Amino acid sequence: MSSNHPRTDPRSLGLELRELASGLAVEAGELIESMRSEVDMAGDTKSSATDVVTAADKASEAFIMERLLAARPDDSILGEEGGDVHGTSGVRWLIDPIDGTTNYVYDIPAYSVSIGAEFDDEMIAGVVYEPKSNTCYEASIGSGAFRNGEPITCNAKAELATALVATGFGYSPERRAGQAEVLVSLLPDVRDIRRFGSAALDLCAVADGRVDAYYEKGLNPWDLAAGWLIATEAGAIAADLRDGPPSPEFVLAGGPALFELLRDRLVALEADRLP
Ligand code: LIP
Repeated sequence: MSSNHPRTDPRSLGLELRELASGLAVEAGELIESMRSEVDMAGDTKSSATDVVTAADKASEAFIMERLLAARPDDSILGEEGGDVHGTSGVRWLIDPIDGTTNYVYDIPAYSVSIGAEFDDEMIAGVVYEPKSNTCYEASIGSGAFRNGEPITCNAKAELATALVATGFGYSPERRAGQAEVLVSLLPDVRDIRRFGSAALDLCAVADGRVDAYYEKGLNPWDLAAGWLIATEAGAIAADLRDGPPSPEFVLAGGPALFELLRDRLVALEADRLP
C-alpha cells in the first residue's frame, strides 16, 4: 500500500487511535445503557420493517463523532446513522454506534459499540465494546488483539465436521430466503451454527475462539471495520470468497485451515451470489 503520508508509521498511529477509540467506545456503551428506559420497540426503521434504529443509536453516534472531531479535527468519519465527515489527515473512522440494534431493543445481551479506524485505506485500529458484559475487544495493526487487555488468538480448527460456525442474515426477505437455503445445505456439514446478531461480536468471537468461523453476506463497512482487524490480529483470515478483502459482498473469517475448507464449501453453494 503506498501511503499519502509517508512519515506516518501505521503501527504507532494504530496504537494511538486504538487508545482513543477504546475510551470512547466504553463511554458510548454507558450512554446507550443509560437510555434503555427510552427504547421504543416500534422505533424507526430503515431498509425494511425489521431494520430498526433507536434514539440510542443516534445519540451514540453523535457522541462518538463529537469526541473524535474534538480530538482529531482533520479526520474523516463514516457512521451508520448518517455521520459523514471528509477530512485531510488520511484517517477515516467507521462507526457502528450500536451493532446488534435488534438485540438492544429486545435487551438480549449481544450488542456492541464498534469503532474502526483506517489510515490511507488500511484498517489500523479497531475497538468493539459489549456493554452488558463490560467486555472490550481491541486491536491495532501489528500489535495483536486483546479482550479486556488479555491477548486473544483464534482457533486452529482444521475440519468442518466439528466446526462451530456463526452467521447472520440480512433485512430483505429475498436475501434471507437465499441465506436460509445456504444454511440448510451447510448445517449437516458442521458441528453447529450460532446467530448472535452482531457482526462485530461475531468477528470478536472468531478472534477469541468462542466460534471457529463466521460468514455473512451484505454487511456494511461499519459492521465490519473493527471486528475484521481484531480477528486478523488474532491470527484469523478474514476475506471475501474470491480472494478479496471483506466487503458488503461477503465476509468469511476463521483460522487458516478452516477458512479454506469453509470458503470452498460456500463458493460451491454460491453463498455470495445471493440477491
Ligand atoms: C446487524 C449485523 C448482523 C446482521 C444483522 C444486522 P445492525 O447490524 O451486525 O450481523 O446479521 O442483520 O445487520 O443493523 O444491528 O447494526
